[in-house]
Amino acid sequence: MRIFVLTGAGISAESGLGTFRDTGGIWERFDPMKLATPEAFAADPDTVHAFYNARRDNLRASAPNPAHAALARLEAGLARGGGELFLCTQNIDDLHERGGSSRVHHMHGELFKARCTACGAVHHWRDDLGREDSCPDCGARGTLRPHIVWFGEIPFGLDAIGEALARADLFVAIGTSGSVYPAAGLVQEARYMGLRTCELNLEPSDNAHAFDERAYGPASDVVPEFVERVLREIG
Ligand code: BV8
Repeated sequence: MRIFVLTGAGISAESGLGTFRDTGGIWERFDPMKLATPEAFAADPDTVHAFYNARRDNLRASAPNPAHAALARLEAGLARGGGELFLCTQNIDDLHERGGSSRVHHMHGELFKARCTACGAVHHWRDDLGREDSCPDCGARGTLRPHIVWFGEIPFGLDAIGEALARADLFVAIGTSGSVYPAAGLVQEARYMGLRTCELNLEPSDNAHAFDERAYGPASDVVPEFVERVLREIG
């Protein structure tokens, strides 16, 4: 069995990382158009760096929750049966990896990576990032940016995502409001391709109507329940 899972900020909410559109979510306190765009970074890099430095602090202090661990079990269980889990996340945190998942596709980039705008090199970067830092590869100073996909930038690996969707049997969206494209359009693509679709979320998303199956509740409850059911089905 081949399953395509798309996760969003909701799967990391119980790990203490903010979501974007819930009450008190990140974008309620910060305007994404002022922080998560290349134009914002060009206009005021120090403010954008400070925003992501604060989120790196938060991420370093966080831990994966049972939903992340359950997806790691699903990956191993499907592989044992000759199947596949393609785990695509909109999240820039590393909680899937820390929860035990070995193959994670970060379509919106990664908070613990920095990219040099002079030479293009991508580096692991867990600490504060700023204009005073230099690229470890080319030595240029002040050219490092978060390796994150901002609004108006093209998400990473869209071809690999389309290929994985085309070979999957089931599409599962977890912890996402279905409000950011092209990620939010994947469920419709899955339906056109004839996949069964399932939503696991705290409450119905903007796309809820597009799903064949739905289960609502905190991810740390509904995701392990879903995974145990699938692993029983595949034996
Ligand atoms: C692009 C990184 C051109 C930054 C992010 C149509 C087609 C294509 C593009 C567009 C389009 N229409 C509009 C656009 C432009 C734009 C867009 O979608 N705008 C929106 C606002 C309308 N899209 C773009 O700019 C994208 N790029 O279009 O390039 C292109 C594209 C393709 C081909 C050619 C050209 C780039 C978008 C990426 C932006 N970067 N993140 C950062 O993190 O700082 S997006 C940001 O929102 C996050 O990455 C996040 O992942 C994403 C989506 O949010 P969610 O993850 O869904 O989080 P949210 O808070 O919204 O929802 C949380 C859910 O969890 C809720 O439903 C809640 O109920 C639930 N929940 C809460 N607690 C729990 C829970 N569930 C379970 N358990 C819980 N405990």
